[in-house]
Amino acid sequence: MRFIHTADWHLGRYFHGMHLTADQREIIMGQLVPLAQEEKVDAVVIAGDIYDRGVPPVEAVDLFDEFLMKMAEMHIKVFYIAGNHDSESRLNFGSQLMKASGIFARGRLDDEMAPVVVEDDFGPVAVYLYPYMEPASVRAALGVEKALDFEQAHELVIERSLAKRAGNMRSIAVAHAFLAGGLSSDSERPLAVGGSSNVRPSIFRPFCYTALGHLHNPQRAGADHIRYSGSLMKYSFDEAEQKKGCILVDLDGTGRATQQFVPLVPPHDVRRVRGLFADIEGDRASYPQSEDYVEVELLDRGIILDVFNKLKAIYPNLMHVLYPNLQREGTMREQEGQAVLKLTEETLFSQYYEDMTGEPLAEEQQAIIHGCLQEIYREEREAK
Ligand SMILES: [Mn+2]
Repeated sequence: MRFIHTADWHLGRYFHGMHLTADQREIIMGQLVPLAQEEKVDAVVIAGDIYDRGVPPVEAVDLFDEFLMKMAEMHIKVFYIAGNHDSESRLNFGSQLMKASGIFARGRLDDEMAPVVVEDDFGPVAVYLYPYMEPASVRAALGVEKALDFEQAHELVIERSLAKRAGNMRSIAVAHAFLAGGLSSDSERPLAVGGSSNVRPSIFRPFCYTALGHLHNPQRAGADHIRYSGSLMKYSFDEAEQKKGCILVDLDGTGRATQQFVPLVPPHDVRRVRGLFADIEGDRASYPQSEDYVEVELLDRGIILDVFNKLKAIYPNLMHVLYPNLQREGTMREQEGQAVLKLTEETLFSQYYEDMTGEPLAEEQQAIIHGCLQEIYREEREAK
């Protein structure tokens, strides 16, 4: 069986106020679909975060619809799951009906978690689709009373689904999780506030290949056959140096998976440009005009009037201007602001409480805040 492993499409994403759907369309319809055709793949596997949010814009839904239609037309199967950005129920929509067209979606956990069994030239392959396994959802789906952390939640679901296994066939897992040791990027929304969302990679050892989503930097996770494909595109400036693409996986008759990374090239790159304003403005050889999505780091010590518009003449898709060398006070304030932006709501709340009362939150209070925030994040994803 040969398939493409991809993840974290984040369809409908806005990047510094810019609508990325047109770029996403070019990569998916213009590169990924032709690749699937040329490589004669049997399936495309998307490991969560199909959409950027629970209620995606219509253009994003249309694009995904078009992609699924194309795959069905070409008789290429599609397997996809909900990530932490997707709405469980909305992503689950139509999943029973679409099976007949070779489209296998799972947005919601259930207490069965039975795999999809498909046939290749060597026999049956079980595909285990694990939508985002947030502890609260796992408890609700499996009817578990006691508290679970991320790792226990994952273990429980995987254990339960493997118990349903019919015979000893080859298997693939598709999941959206943070595996311990992984390298993260700025554009991922943290899975857990406070506590750890880490899951040890070895729980995926029973599978011949594990297609992971969540981390936007392509990487292996503890073993060669447990992998993150990385996101479809660069979704933050700290991803500027990352290579984006998808993984072409071949599963042989013995269950051995070999993989090859295939780059996907966006119509606009995301990059950082550094320099003095005078150089950037005057030196076209070193700073060629470009329609890329650019963040400019100005090395000047003083503010330049109307700099954003001046730079836009060179970089029409300029997103952001930084002054790292601006006088000390300003820099300090900017750094403080940046540091605060990186804190989780839970930490911010605890700090605020401590600032106001002079005492830290009691463990019990901390647990209440944690629970409330989890509920809010959940509601946000399922927002009407
Ligand atoms: Mn993601």
